[in-house]
Amino acid sequence: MAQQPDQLPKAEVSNADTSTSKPKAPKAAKAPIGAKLNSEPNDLSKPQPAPKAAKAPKAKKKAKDDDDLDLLADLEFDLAADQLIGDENPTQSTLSISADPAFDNHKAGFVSIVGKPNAGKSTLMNQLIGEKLSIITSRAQTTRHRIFGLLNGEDFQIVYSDTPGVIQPKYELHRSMMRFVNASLEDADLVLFVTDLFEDFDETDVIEKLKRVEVPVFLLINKIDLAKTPDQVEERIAIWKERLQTELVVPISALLGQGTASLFDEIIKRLPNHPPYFPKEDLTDRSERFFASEIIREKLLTNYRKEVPYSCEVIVQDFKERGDDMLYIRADILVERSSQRAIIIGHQGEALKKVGVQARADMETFFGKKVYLETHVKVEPDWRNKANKLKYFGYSS
Ligand SMILES: Nc1nc2c(ncn2[C@@H]2O[C@H](COP(=O)(O)OP(=O)(O)OP(=O)(O)O)[C@@H](O)[C@H]2O)c(=O)[nH]1
Ligand SMILES: [Mg+2]
Repeated sequence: MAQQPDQLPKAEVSNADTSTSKPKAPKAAKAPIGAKLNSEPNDLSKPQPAPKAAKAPKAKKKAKDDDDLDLLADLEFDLAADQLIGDENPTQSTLSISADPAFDNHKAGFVSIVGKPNAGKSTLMNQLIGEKLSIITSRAQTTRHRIFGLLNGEDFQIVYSDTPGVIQPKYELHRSMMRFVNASLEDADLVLFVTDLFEDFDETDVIEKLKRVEVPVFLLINKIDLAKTPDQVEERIAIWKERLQTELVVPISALLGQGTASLFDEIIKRLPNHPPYFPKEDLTDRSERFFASEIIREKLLTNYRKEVPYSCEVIVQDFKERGDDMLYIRADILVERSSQRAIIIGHQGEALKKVGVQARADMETFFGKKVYLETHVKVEPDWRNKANKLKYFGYSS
């Protein structure tokens, strides 16, 4: 990692650039997110493909002069194109690209967002792409997958990866989650390491991972809107600069969009010239079904206490159009024990009904359609430790 403590101006800390901070990407009129998603069949009913737009070999980073760079850029370009054309898995949209000089001035790259649980990674990705794509709760370990969020402009495409918070794995599920984090670091052109003002500096495991990363890392100190005084932020920045050498230290509020406009500028500067990895109209690699299941999982996390929501998985079994403006969604909520099933359902089904009402309301906003939602709670003993189940649920990386 290059040492270039190029911290943003102090004014950035206290002067919010609030929600006008949306990046310069030209935005189409706001449509429901669901309208822009891949509607391919259930990506949870079969193993998830590895991200097929994965990048070409790291050889490019060893290029020494412009000639080398040109040569390697061509090589990288060909390999990427091969990978895309050779993609046999239809669950993900791909892009056929040919050597087009129109892309000479086009930037594209993978930006991985990593950190401890609850630091605000998903909030940040949603803020950077300007859509609520990833689910957010105040509970740790909300995100379980690597989720691409794309920000497209005329001459750039940023492929953000929201990732699960780094933890010491207790279950096979956790090991899969950590593989998603590792994979996102291997692919990255740039890493955003998100910490917050209140972390106890217990990010040793994240720092260990970052030591193996060869690309620039930005350290983002999140939740500055909660600072009692500007000094609190300044002190934090000073401690981190002692602790870890990163290319930039940026204080932000992912929630309010403070600091994110400048962050976008710094990200763009670091991206290589490259054609887009995905079609420009894409917003994510994930399907409608994935987001339907995530919305239900968000409601489980916010409605149930302790371990119960962590032992849940949501599988969308049916996702059908009914007429022009209605979706029929049938989902299974899997739990590990029958006692948890009883808790999820609640007295006379009241608890599950509440989850259904909340999830349906969010789905209607997300998909821009009326939703008929049916949920069933099933027991799947010890699914968090069963490799075959995890694979079926989409946790193979
Ligand atoms: N005040 C404040 N709260 C924030 C900010 N960013 C995130 N949060 C809150 O912090 C909590 C966690 O946010 P997430 O975005 O889900 O955190 P995460 O890092 O994705 O968490 P995991 O998915 O569990 O790893 C939520 O309650 C957010 O609303 C911020 O800038 N300011
Ligand atoms: Mg998250």
